[in-house]
Amino acid sequence: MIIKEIVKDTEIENIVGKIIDGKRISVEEGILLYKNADLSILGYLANLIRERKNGDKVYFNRNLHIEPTNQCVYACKFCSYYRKKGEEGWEFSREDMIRQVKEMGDQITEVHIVGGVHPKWDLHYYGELFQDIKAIRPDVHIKAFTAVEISYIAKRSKMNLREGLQALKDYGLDSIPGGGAEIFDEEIRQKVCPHKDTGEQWLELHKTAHELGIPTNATILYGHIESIEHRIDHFNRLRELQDQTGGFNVFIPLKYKMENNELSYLGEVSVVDDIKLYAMSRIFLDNFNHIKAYWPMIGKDISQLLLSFGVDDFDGTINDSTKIYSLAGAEDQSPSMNTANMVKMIEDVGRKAVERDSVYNILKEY
Ligand code: V47
Ligand code: SF4
Repeated sequence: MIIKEIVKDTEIENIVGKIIDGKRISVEEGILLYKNADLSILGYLANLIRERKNGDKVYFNRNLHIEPTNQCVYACKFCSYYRKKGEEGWEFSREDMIRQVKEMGDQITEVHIVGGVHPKWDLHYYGELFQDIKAIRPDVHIKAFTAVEISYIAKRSKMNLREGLQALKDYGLDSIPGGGAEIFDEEIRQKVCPHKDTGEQWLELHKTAHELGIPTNATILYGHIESIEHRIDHFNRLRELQDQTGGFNVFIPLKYKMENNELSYLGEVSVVDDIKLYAMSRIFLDNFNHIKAYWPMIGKDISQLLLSFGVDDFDGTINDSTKIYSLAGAEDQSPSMNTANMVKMIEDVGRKAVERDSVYNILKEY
């Protein structure tokens, strides 16, 4: 009855009713809802699903980001980060990276490693890095490399995907972050990252990882030249794979940031678009347990707001160790939080802060 008064459109009313009843919506229904429902309706639905799945908990972890290099064999048009040979950049030695881990002591439970696709470093180079990290911190979780980095280093080491993933697991890889998914639609993908692996290759790598018992994350890069149809198609391909494997931990929308890259002329989408995208991802991805707001990219204030639009995860404390978003124009040029800051940010909006490990086991409730 109340829905009828608010929605005033039978088709949308039926979709809203289905979601409230806990039923799955189709691609067509997702597109209709996205295009026609008010922000307040999307917020109500996303919040309802978040509450059913996670109560008032907001998860975070204590992590360090290591970005081994910004040299990259690719040149994605949205990327502000990569430097080609001869241009200014960095290349950490293994010793540099080990020092970064040592400096953190037991302040972290996870090391997240993502960087450019270095032309020369192969799987064994990184494998030995994992071994060195585990030698000093056997309990630390290593979450490393986007799909495109893994497929490149496996090829360089003359292994197929399955062999490469198994070898990385044997060296100490515990999970894989969600980057490199960008947008699966091939036409759009060709325009924004023409040389990168295809969307289907990204999905195949994640599927193989799940089969080998390696959990992974998933992302979308939104807010460039893609349409609502492309966004829902992206969600749908992830939902289908999650139905098959159940191997995804979390979905992370990544907002295209415009500074210092080839797509700057596009500008950035509005906060309302951000909120709708997060809410729709929570509504459509009914088989994902968690939706993450990656605060160094979207900002702390909007991350807090997104807790009312489906989000239940704030990534981690980061420790000022990522440049991907500061170079692309994120507000926070030195992203770092200690545990107390993180807990306050969550409690200030009336939610319950929960420290988790990398696969969502609860470590401490505040
Ligand atoms: O794949 C690059 C994106 C990703 C820009 O799994 C950009 O927990 C916006 O995947 N504007 C890498 N986005 C980062 C990533 C990630 C980050 C945090 C947590 C996790 C996780 C994964 O960054 C790339 C690309 O999609 N990206 N440039 C840009 N200008
Ligand atoms: Fe390289 Fe990743 Fe940037 Fe693409 S997004 S150019 S693969 S660092």
